[in-house]
Amino acid sequence: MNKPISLTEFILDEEKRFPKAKGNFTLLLSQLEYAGKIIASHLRKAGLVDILGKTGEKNVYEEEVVKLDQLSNDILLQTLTSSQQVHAVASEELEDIHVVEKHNGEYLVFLDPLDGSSNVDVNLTIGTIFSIYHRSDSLLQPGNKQVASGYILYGTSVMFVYTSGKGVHGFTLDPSIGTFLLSHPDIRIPDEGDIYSLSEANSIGFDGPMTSYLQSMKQGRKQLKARYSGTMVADMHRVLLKGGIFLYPSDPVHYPEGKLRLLFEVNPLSFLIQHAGGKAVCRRGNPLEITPESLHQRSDIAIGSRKNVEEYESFLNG
Ligand code: AHM
Ligand code: MG
Repeated sequence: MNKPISLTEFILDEEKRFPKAKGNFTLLLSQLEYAGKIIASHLRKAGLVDILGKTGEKNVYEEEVVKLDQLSNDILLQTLTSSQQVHAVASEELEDIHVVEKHNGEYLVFLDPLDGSSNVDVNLTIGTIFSIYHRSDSLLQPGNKQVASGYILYGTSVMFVYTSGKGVHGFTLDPSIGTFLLSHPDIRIPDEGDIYSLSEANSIGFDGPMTSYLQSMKQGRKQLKARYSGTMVADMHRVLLKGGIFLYPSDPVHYPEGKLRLLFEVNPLSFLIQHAGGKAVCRRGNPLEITPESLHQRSDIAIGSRKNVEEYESFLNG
């Protein structure tokens, strides 16, 4: 039997590509891994202890905060701010970027601590999304400056999926030894797939091209299957492995700018899908080229297999 490769071994090995690396990136990813394991252990007991339900507060988007949003945010923030690697941390749950004064860390980390948290109470898959940049003069940088991005998925099993610009790799937590082991090396998204994932409940607000595109997925040359869970990262994980397209379009009735957050959801997953051979577009073009104007900026998004996304673009461009 071949000895399984742990996430730590894998990252250390990857770091050898950079002769000047001092191990800081490995430590940072290890801290995200550690926080993910703690969050996972709380989630596993969610129905048994008093951590389900809402806190009674609202976040910066006027969305109700669920208790596990708060807990995940606190665990990640405590872990990362106590690390020597982080200059600043921003979270979907916090109004402002938290600059870590006491350390001179070299990385900026953007977090959606618990994506899909409305699914917590019904025991469906949720995830933590992360995005890492080098420290620079500006805290808000375009997504193509990301050093790494990825997610921890709390599903049937717990997975850690990331890219640092050289392939996308997936690790599954072996609960018996508490270690993430390489289970999905070098993930490549199929060039085309038969799944579309979007909230059709918003279709009343879709414009002409979007309405025609939606119709084409039902009546076009190939009928697609609809799959939508309400957790972007889980829906995207399915698209990554099976192929297809995930969309959250802008529409004047519900979300004129789109719903999803550029820095916390759109850019990390766009960067990752691009490194798996897929594509991401928004109405402004490539979301990774947008210079963010504000921390909680929203964007529309279409992301997934190259051919599916190009078909969507052909409708948008008439
Ligand atoms: P959040 O739980 O981080 O606030 O996530 C936002 C979620 C995405 O994960 C998901 O794709 C989308 O918002 C669901 O929106 P809707 O309820 O409009 O379908
Ligand atoms: Mg989210």
